Amino acid sequence: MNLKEEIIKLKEELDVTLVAHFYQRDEVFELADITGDSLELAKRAKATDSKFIVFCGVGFMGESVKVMSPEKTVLMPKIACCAMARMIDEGYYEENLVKINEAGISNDDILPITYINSSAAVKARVGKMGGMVCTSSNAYKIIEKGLKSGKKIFFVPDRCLGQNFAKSLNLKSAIVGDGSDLKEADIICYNGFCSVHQQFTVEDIEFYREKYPDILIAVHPECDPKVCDASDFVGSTSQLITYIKELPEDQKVAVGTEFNMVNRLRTKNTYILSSTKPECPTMNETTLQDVYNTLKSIKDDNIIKETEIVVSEENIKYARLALERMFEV
Ligand code: CIZ
Ligand code: SF4
Repeated sequence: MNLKEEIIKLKEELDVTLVAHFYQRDEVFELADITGDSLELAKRAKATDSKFIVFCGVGFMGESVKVMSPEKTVLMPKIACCAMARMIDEGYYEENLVKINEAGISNDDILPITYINSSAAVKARVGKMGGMVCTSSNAYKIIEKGLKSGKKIFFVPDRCLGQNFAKSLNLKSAIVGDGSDLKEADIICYNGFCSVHQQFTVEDIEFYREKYPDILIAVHPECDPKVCDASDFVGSTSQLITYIKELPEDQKVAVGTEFNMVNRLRTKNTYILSSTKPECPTMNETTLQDVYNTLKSIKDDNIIKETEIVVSEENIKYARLALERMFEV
């Protein structure tokens, strides 16, 4: 039997659900029981009743499943860390709060919102301050709910998402530490970003528009605000998929998001908005061999310690509050 057949056989034998994010390699993606973007995966993995979740994605996603379903054993064939999530930890979070306080804004006047791309420890810190999680699909609703509190929003870790949503809601944003006026801002952003989505530029858009005057440009809101402003459509992973799949067959589109996902969306008239191959390196770390090794370790009752997601009780308690506040909205 080849690796693929072995994996299919092991899945049938075991009480396991195999989950894969849209950015996974094709050979991993096609074997998964559940696929989706980070929001869909958090919801659907929670709803399964398998004892074991084998999650192919990046660390914060596996942690979110563990936080929502602590009774499940969550294993990640590779615990790869999202580059953006890695830009913030509890220490940096606290340092930013101090800088915000030094600008004359007290913690009582701040409501923190964290993009789902952050560790359970950061989500817990946000939850403890009464804040919420958001994804790129529901950020509008979450930010609007947050603003009803009358407080300023401290948005972590993606500055682009914070700036882009502020702009489309006609709000002012500022970034901690870059010299901008925090007191004037409605949304104060942490200075993090996604290294994959930073690869798309306004020059790439100009190149395609010149080459194909009728082309549409669709990008993810993790892209730079200048890129989003110059595009025809800005949407989350799922929103991009729906938008592109519904285009007439002969409509050309250039897409600014992760390569693996764009590559399997549509056979014709679909371009990557970059002269590079914008793969997410950490998402790409998981191989079929890793998936096999993890399933085999369950069968042998000899789980590989490094693959198991562990979140402290304290972080589960408060990160869950932040996630549940999002699910309520
Ligand atoms: O990690 C990412 O870049 C995204 C967009 C994840 C997701 O599925 O929302
Ligand atoms: Fe993180 Fe960017 Fe990779 Fe998404 S594409 S997992 S935000 S590094």
